Amino acid sequence: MKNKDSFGHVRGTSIFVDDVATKQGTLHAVVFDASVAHGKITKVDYSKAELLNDVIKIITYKDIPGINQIGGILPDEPLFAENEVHFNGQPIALIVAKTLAAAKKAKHLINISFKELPVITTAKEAYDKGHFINAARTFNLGDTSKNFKNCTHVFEGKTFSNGQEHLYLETQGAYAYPLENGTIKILSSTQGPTAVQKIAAQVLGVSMHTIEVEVNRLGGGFGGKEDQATPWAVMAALAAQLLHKPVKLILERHDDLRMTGKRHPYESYYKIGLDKDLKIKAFEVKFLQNSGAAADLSPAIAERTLFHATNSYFIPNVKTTVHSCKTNLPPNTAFRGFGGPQGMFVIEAAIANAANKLNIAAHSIQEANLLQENDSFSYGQIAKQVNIGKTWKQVKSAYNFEEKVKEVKNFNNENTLFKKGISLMPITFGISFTNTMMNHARALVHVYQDGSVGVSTGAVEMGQGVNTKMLQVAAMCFGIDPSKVKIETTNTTRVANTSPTAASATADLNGKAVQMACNSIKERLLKVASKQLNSLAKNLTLKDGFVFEGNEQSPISWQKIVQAAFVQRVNLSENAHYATPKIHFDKSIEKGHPFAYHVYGTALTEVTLDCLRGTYEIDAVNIVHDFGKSMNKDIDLGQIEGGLVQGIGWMTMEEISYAKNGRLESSTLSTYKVPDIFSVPKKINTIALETNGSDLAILKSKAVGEPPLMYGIGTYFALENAIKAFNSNYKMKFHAPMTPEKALMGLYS
Ligand code: MTE
Ligand code: LUZ
Ligand code: MOS
Repeated sequence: MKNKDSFGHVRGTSIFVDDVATKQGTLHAVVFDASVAHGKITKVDYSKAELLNDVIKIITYKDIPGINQIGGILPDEPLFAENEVHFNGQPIALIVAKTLAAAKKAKHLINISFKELPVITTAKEAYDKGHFINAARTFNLGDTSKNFKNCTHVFEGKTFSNGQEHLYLETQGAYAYPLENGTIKILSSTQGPTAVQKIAAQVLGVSMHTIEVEVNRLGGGFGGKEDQATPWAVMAALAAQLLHKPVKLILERHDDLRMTGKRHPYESYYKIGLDKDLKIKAFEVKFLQNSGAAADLSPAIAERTLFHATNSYFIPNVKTTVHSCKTNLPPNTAFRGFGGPQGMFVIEAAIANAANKLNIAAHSIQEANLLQENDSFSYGQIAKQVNIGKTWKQVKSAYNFEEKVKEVKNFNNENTLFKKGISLMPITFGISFTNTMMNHARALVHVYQDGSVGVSTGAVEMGQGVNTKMLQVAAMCFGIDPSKVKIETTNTTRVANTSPTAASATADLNGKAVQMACNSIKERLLKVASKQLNSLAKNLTLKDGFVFEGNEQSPISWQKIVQAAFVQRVNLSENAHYATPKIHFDKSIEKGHPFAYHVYGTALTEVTLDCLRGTYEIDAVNIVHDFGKSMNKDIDLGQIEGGLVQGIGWMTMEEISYAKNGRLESSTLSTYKVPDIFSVPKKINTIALETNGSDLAILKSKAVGEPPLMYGIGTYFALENAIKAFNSNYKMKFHAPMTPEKALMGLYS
């Protein structure tokens, strides 16, 4: 089944927040933000701006009836700055006007001055000065210090991976309007409708039932709208509450780039010890996470870095520590992989460094240490249904790895101006919110009298195809044509207290709830059918739009059984709740079983480097991926390709740059380059590993949203290898992204 949204997207009929027909009297809002990264506000004068024609009101922290606080994990972030600003782009006020043009014009009439304070932009500076978001976390397995002594080889090093802009096609935005009796309805482009509802209630000083949040779909989120869609929605709601008018706030791209947080840059220090058989015996890392000016989701992201610090390898002695460092950047936030990619980059760098020093190929170290059944992760979970070795082996056989190695060697011997590099990149990614309490979801299913079906869940469609998957679950459960099922908008009055659409777990959590709700209704319908057919309900099923008795189609159609049930006053609606079983984690000892299951895969990447220019092409990325039993190959392949290219962008060309004074320099699409059709791999091949899937995955179809991003890390190491082939003196720097400039410097360093 094709993604339900593809028709609307291609024809331009899909509705995003900015496409919603506005109500009469709608006001437009623009955010007034800090022009310095750290400073005291010494004077601010709105009077000229307020006097401008069509300007209705300029809203500041003083107008907030509730509390000026939007922090999700820690209460450390105001909606509007009060006396001090902590990052360039921090919201200070909201200008509300009759027209967007007036609001924009007014922004330039605000007179503000700051007493500037010292600005910190890097994690290391913050670390050295002791500026942290919260206490450091450490995961421990075995005893590293004892075991380093017994290692034949020990290597130390430093790595850096930069941030990444989400660049969702639809910028942040919301449309809020008052209903009766103080109720406010917010249409928001958010991955977390409940987060918006909760924080809006807190800021507006009302109960959650006063706020209704509705999400139709997102033009991409990628983690950037898990938490950071909230302030804009709350601002619009606040203005609607204060002015009793509909208010629309859509960020322009430039403002979105400047004001919102991104993937966290990480500076990391590692030590790796191997025995003579290349077994990794001990591994230590100190991760410095550049969290930005407030916590946002940083603590949770830091935690996932620790969960994935050993990637796909079994290491018996591990000590990993992460420090969330407070800097004067916009609070960095969730981004596909959620700290996992940053962790995996470090172990891969450590392995590449060791291989280099030992003058062997990195893949021989990788292969010698792949995770096996019943191995323990550093956080205590025992690895089960481990498929990493299978994907690794299959990549090597299906894509002729040994021959490729020879080809590359020959090519590099014969060519001086071009060099090729290859790499293998295994990935192991845990599925579940690492915070156990977030792993639950609900679904509300209505079967209408005519046999059509409406499904509401907490899942937000953001391009990943979750609505199509929900629809498939309901259609399969009822044995009816998918055209009979409609997936409703995500709305907090229909499905409440939702976790955000995140952690790749949305289809599992919400799909299981849909399945449970549909099964309950199905049971009732079959009971009605059993009376009509004079047969036991347990012998009946729903299939192909009919009631079946064993393998035999009965004369009772889906429509007929629904109508009969309705006439007999049987409940045709159901609300179901699903909570992932078996998972737990004890933070006091940093041990537990946090993940429902793991997703595995391996990518083989080949690149060609132009040694005069430092430019490169990615010849192919060949993947074997563990989908379990994919319930939708088209969608899942799309996730592999999109995730991979996004990961390659992070590792190669996307270079976030902040000036020393905290101003974003890569603040336009001419100074921040994302992959285009010319820079994607010439070939992307994906083979699905034959496997049984996991019972905790919806219909045994494993989560697929985030894991493929990490295949992109392979491109970084393939490029390092190509540089090394040209310049044998080259010292690998493990400083991502590997932009053409950096490649060129490496070629001639
Ligand atoms: N795919 C598209 N097209 N757009 C997106 O915004 N977000 C990614 C991934 N794939 C995203 C996407 C991220 S960060 C996550 S967590 C998952 O989708 C979330 O959806 P899922 O839980 O349904 O996989
Ligand atoms: N969000 C979150 C996530 O709150 N917890 C997680 O574990 C997570 N993992 C991946 C992406 N988003
Ligand atoms: Mo994805 S980073 O969990 O939104």
